[in-house]
Amino acid sequence: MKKSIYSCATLMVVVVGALSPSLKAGVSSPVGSQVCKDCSDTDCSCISDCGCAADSHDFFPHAPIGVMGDHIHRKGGLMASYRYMMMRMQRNYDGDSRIGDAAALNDYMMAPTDMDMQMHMLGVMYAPTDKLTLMLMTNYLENEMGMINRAGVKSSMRSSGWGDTTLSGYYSLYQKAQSSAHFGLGLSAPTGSIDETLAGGVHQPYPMQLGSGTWDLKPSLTWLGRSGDSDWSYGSQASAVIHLGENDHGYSLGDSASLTGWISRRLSAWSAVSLRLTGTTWGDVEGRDIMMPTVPMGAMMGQPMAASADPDVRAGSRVDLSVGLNLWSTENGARVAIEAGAPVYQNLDGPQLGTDWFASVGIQFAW
Ligand SMILES: [Cu+2]
Repeated sequence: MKKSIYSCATLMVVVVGALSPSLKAGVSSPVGSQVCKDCSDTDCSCISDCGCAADSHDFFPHAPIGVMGDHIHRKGGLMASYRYMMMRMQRNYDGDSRIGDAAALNDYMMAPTDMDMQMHMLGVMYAPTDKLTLMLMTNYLENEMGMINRAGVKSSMRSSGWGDTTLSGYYSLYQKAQSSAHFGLGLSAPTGSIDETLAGGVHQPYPMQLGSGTWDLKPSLTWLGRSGDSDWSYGSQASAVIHLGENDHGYSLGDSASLTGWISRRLSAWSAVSLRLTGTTWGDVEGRDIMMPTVPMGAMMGQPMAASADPDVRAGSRVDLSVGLNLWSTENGARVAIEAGAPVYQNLDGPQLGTDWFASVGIQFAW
């Protein structure tokens, strides 16, 4: 599975690379040009929308708030951000079709029925040079999962706490008047717990754990473009999460790769709407946490109690469609944004809970 994810990630990088020149065609502005219609009118006081130096952002409109590491800053730029993300999961899938609780209980004593994941993300960005922007990001997680057993009895479990912490560097590959690209590499430290337990001391299933337990690499490649008048902007980002080695409980979460692309239309000097399509694929858990609940007796003895605790049915792929709204201050570097979406396609190693919808709200301040 790891191999196929690597090749998938490579493919995505190639696709983005191939896409960029064709979308860039027609750009005739001189390299490094910072000419900006609105700025010339307002003596360069407009912010990141057109990229004047005031907030030390580069000269591209914002990506939807769900895109991480979408921009870099000019030398000395500083930014603080808070994001709240919510994901609602409901109903089990096997392949690309929904299955009922009875089918989800075929091979297991218990089945998840729904899950809510909430994430509070705190981030700080700083640019030591025009070429390099650093970002430190941490998050606080709240998870809740509903279960049903073969007798039809429902129960639920919760976990909450700080997740993993990521330090990333974003390096500018090129920056032109109407397009730019940067490469990112993040290193995620295993600060999140993998010891969330149920009554009785057994571990909660994989999706309820707060961290990966491993050091993770998070490479990304982002390309941004905009029309000459800045009314339209677009971009794409290929990214991956690669889990290094195996954690203290003898497993490694499945690697993932994602490709996203968006278009955004400016409504006014301080607002824009966006539409985004994202494809993500992820692998099974490798290894196994022996503290996860297993069937204690009978024909299924030793088997995972529920699919969510079974390392072999965790992989899947999903295509999401999302809409967003960006609002920013033309006076300073403040921005408020929201984005919400739902899968248009999901194909999961099942039984596995499918995603119903997700939303992000964020606020950013840049100096
Ligand atoms: Cu920033």
